[in-house]
Amino acid sequence: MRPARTALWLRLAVALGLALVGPLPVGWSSARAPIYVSSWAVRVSQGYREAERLARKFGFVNLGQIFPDGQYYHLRHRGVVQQSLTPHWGHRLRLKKDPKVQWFEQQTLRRRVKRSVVVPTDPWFPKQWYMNNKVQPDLNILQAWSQGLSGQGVVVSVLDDGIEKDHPDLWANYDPLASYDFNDYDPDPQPRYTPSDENRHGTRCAGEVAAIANNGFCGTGVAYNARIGGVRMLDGTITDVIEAQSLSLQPQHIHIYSASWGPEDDGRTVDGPGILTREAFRRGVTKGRGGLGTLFVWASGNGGLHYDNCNCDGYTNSIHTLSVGSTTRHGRVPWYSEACASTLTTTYSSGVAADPQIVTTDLHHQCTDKHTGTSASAPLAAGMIALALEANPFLTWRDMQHLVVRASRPAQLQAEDWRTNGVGRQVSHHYGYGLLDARLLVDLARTWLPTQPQQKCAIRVVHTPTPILPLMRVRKNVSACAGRANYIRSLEHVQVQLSLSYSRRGDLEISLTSPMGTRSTLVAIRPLDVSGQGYNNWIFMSTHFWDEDPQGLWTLGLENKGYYFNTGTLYRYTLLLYGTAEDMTARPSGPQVTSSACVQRDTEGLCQGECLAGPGLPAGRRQQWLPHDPAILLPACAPPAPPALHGSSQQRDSGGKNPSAR
Ligand SMILES: *[C@@H]1O[C@H](CO)[C@@H](O)[C@H](O)[C@H]1NC(C)=O
Ligand SMILES: [Ca+2]
Ligand SMILES: [Ca+2]
Ligand SMILES: [Ca+2]
Repeated sequence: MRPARTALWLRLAVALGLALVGPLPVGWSSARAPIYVSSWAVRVSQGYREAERLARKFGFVNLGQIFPDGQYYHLRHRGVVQQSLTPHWGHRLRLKKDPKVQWFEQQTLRRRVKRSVVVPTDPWFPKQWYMNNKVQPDLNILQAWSQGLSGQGVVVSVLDDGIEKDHPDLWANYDPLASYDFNDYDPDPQPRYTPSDENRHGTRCAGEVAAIANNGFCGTGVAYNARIGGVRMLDGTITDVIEAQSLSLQPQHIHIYSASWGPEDDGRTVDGPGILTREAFRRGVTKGRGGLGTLFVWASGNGGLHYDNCNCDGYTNSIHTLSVGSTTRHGRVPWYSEACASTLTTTYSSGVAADPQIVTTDLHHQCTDKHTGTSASAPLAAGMIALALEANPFLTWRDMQHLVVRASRPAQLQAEDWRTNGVGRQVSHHYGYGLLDARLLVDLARTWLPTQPQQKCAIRVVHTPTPILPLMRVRKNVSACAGRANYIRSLEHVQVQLSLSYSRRGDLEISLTSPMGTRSTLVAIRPLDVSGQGYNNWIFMSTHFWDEDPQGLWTLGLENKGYYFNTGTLYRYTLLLYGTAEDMTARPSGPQVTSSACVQRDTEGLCQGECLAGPGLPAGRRQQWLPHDPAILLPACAPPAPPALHGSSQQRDSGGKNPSAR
């Protein structure tokens, strides 16, 4: 039994190693440690027969002679991790001990930059300022394309007012399986044409994601080889059923849903998904995309003029959606933008009349350079996420949020509220973690090690009615479920569930400060929200504490910022922490390669197989679950046996320690 099992998990490890590491990005610049691959050059005195003997003896595949004179041979070992930061000490020792081997060298990756940048020839591409390198920094999409990424194999669906599927810049990428019409209940999502062209929105959003490149027409989409579908659902009566059906259309086929809608942005609404739609999100992230989780990309809202706050919108506010904000060409907060704590990242969009807008496909087989608002930002992010999924299809929905946090930069974005959080990242309520960078996103995606399954730790803080004072702080010392299976060391999302009454809801500013001192505004004042309804079990969400250690004192702040005589009662306050027991700050910060660790040795102490040891995985937690089936665990890697090698000076076996840079 044992050899079979070993062989099985070896294959799993190799497969997983390949999947996790993938090809390294072309031009991935680094003057750091060499990266060892699974092939060797060997010089033997007696030519082909010796090379064959060596291959048989040590389990190499002989790939043949390197020069015609038959002295140098190219050998590959299938059991060796494809890319490693450490040489394979076992094979090194074996080859060294063999008297017929005159010289050998394990091959390392040579980084050679392809000196071409892929620039699409589409006539409107020069107008696509947010991705053609005219603006510094732009979304860095050319650099991702230059690595050969274009969204191939990724399916995106735009949930909107339909899609002009026969548009000359969309038809070749159009995917009927990713499309449906829930307004008329038929499979054809073609928009309804009206004199004012009110149903052009979905077609415009679709072109941003996947307009065809190099076809001499219009511009190009961010993921121009992705398949694109459209769900027509905004052009008619909208119910919980229709939203839920739209968000759960073909969850094993569609990878990314892009949505640019939500409750009214009037600055006085507090509303979110109904029971069925919440269930659709929950099913999407747990069962969609083969269990890796559907990616729901969401526009943060256009209620800026009405001082709306996207945390009063239960769609952007959901932990299951990846919420995207906007900035202008000059890095300013656009007039329509809504600030809130649940926004994760930002892409470019329109601003004032003088600012350039977004170029995309339009109704009637046209092009437009006038696409605007926060709903232009979400599809750009969806396209960039499609590039990241092409680079690494095994990312879970939470992995993607981790990557987006890390691939967003404050850049030149202007805001009065940039703050450094407890793990040293800059974060703002206008922009989340800043401008999303496609090159950084795909580089990080390639080598990202899966996060452990999500833990949830709920802390009931207030459950008896308490009068709300004009300025009130509710403090709670939290252990983050220490000593239990759901202990959280590194945070992801944080939610605050509140039930309270207030004489004028919009006057109450609510904030949350973490033990590491990060203060996040859960809702700012909304002057138009004069409701006396308060919040009824409303869930606020913040992304600002990402990767922080939640142990210690959390402070909920309630402050009357309006009418002097406001009063209210706090009935219930529950703090909900999400994250994992892994210390995410111990992971190296840049793109990584995996290393191999020896887990089984023969009688001579030579390595017989390796398992994946991920950078940043704490010692003793080296096993990785296979994303497609969390039930299949790679066997835990045993601590390496003391090597029984002769001598001691050059010994540094490849087991145990994580050799990557810190
Ligand atoms: C929180 O509780 C822990 C454990 O009881 C204690 O060690 C720590 O000092 C407390 N922190 C504060 C700020 O009260
Ligand atoms: Ca139809
Ligand atoms: Ca085109
Ligand atoms: Ca809103």
